[in-house]
Amino acid sequence: MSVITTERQGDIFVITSNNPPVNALGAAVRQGLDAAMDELAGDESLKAAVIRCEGRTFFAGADITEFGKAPVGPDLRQVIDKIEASDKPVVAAIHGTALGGGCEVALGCHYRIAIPSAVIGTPEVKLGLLPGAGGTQRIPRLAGVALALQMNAIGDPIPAAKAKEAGLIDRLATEGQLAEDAIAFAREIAYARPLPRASEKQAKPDPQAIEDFKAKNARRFKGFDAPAANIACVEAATRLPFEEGMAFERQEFMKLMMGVQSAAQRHIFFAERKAAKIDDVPEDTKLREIRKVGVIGAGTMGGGISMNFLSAGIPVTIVEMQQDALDRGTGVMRKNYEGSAAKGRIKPEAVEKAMGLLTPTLSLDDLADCDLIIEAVYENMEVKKELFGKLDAIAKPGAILASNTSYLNIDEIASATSRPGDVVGMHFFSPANVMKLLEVVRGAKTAKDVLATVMAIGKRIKKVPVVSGVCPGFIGNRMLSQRQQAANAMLMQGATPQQIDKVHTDFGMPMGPFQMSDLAGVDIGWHRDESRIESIRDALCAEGRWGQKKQAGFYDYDENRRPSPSPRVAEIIEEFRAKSGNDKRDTSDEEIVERTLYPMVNEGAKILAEGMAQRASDIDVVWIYGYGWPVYRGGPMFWANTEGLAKIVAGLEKHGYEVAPLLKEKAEKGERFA
Ligand code: TC6
Repeated sequence: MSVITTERQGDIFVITSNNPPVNALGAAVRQGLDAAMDELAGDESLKAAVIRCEGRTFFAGADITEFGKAPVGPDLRQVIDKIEASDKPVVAAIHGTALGGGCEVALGCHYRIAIPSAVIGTPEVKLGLLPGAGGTQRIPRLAGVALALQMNAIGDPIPAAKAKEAGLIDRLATEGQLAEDAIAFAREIAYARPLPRASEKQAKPDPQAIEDFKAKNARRFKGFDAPAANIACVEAATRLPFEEGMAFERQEFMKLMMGVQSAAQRHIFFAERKAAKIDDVPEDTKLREIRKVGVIGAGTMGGGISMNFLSAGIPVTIVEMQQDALDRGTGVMRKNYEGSAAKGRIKPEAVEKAMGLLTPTLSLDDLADCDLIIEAVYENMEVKKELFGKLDAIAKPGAILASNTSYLNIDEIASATSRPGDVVGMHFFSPANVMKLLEVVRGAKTAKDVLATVMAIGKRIKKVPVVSGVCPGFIGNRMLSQRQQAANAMLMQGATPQQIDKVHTDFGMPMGPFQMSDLAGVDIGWHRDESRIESIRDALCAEGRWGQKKQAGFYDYDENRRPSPSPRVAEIIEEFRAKSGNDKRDTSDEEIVERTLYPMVNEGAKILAEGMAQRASDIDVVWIYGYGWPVYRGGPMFWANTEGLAKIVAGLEKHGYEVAPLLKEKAEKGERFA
């Protein structure tokens, strides 16, 4: 069956797309729409048309899988031009998500009707692009510069009601009755003339709005090419006639499309979706039901983990050993919710709604009715094994027992129970209520339905779950430790923490290795023996320089946690360097990249070869969502491709690293990480 079908309802021509899953505007859809517009024009008995979609959504955009391939006509701009040029009115009937090209098709129609639950937007900027089928030119003409900037350069869709207020939508339909309402609307305006065409309107210049918008979002846009291009196009719409504006938009679109950033961002779009799939776990695996969750530990991690479930409406029982720790933990959660409400991120009533789902307790026995129990206690194997032994006795049959460990062996933890198939790792990243990554650690005996259930619940609490095998540090921290070791070693040749961190922030990371260490706590994993000073880190810890929490770590901090270089740390580093007999020399920024980032790629190749990650793109997803690797560089493995694997191998060899066989082999064969 054709993806575009047409039907006559009296003198109204109803054009319907049925291209699951999201009615992307692939070649067949464009050809079908084009032919339908010809039919509308050629048939005297037809007076108006409705364009609508079957399935879960109106067109959700251009078909991203076609990007980078040889174009097949007609292109989307031609189709939209034809719709707008029609001398019979065309109504877009919108449900679901009218995004990107879908939004642009709607704006090319003369009228738009939407159900209240629909959203409309141009998220192309999130793919490193701009709405290249007139979105940057029609939105400012219909809704003004300020909203056009917001929609195009930030990319968040807006609800139908807001779109109606702004002039992007003409009418709201009744839920469940969109097709009927749209046909009635078409009948109503069938003879109305002149036809409203967005391209014939004027966009009012608003240089102040543009300046304000740029200033407000400078930090958010740092490093990205696409926001500036979107802004330039909106500005052009206020100054150029429509056709010239479209030519400018085209030129800017092509520049972005050919660039590395958009390729990286599109890679991540698909990588994130692929990460949800586990090669040997069928998609129709029956899931275990999760109605109630238990969390052990009300510290920073346990509290943050609990909030994810509470926010998703899932009741949580949280366990601590002492009443004061329990009170402190739940108090912090409440404060976090109240803070979000004060900032308008959640509705005020959401605070009580979430907290009302929380049951604090001092007794592990209260976890007996939980379907999923997540342990977030002290990182110590003996402690965890003892706890899992107890849980084995308490938890009901079929309950999933998860550990939030960031590096310990899940198989060993599972061995403390009589049900290793029910044991899995759920490694959240701090702050656990904010960071999107969830490393799901698959033990040797973890049951497939346990894995599938944890992946699904991860998505339900709005995380991006990625499967890792059992190895120290799993995917993320295993690579991180390579970076940290290299950074530490460079201090010994005279590089400063500031210099190393700056290379990382210039690269686009939110912070460098030493800033991260100060934030997380320099004392994490420290042996706590002040007389045993074997490393710079030991020396810092012995002096109480535990990081931001002590206002001193690799940096000094003022009361507002603003860092400055520490003369004392410089002394400590210098002492160690002198003792080591290393010469002091200049370290170039390039060397810092080669010695901190290349070893991460090397470790990534080992992780891949050992089967600890399912695919290179999963590693990229881990680094984007767990550590803030800049999405416009596509993650470490994608970045390695763009840097050139041969160059990376040469760099590693130059600095004395043993190159992972997989990396070497790919470099020699001229291959890339898929
Ligand atoms: C554009 O329009 C440019 C125009 C300029 C022209 C000159 N194409 O996310 P889900 C697939 S740029 C192809 O899991 P949800 C997706 O990969 C585009 N495929 O579902 C997945 O496949 P899988 C502007 C697409 O309900 C399946 O559909 N538009 C596309 O959580 C389901 O997706 C956007 O950027 C696509 N455009 O969310 C919108 N979109 O099952 C991008 C999705 O094989 N899309 N797929 O893994 C989205 O934001 C979301 O998919 C959603 C649905 C909100 C539409």
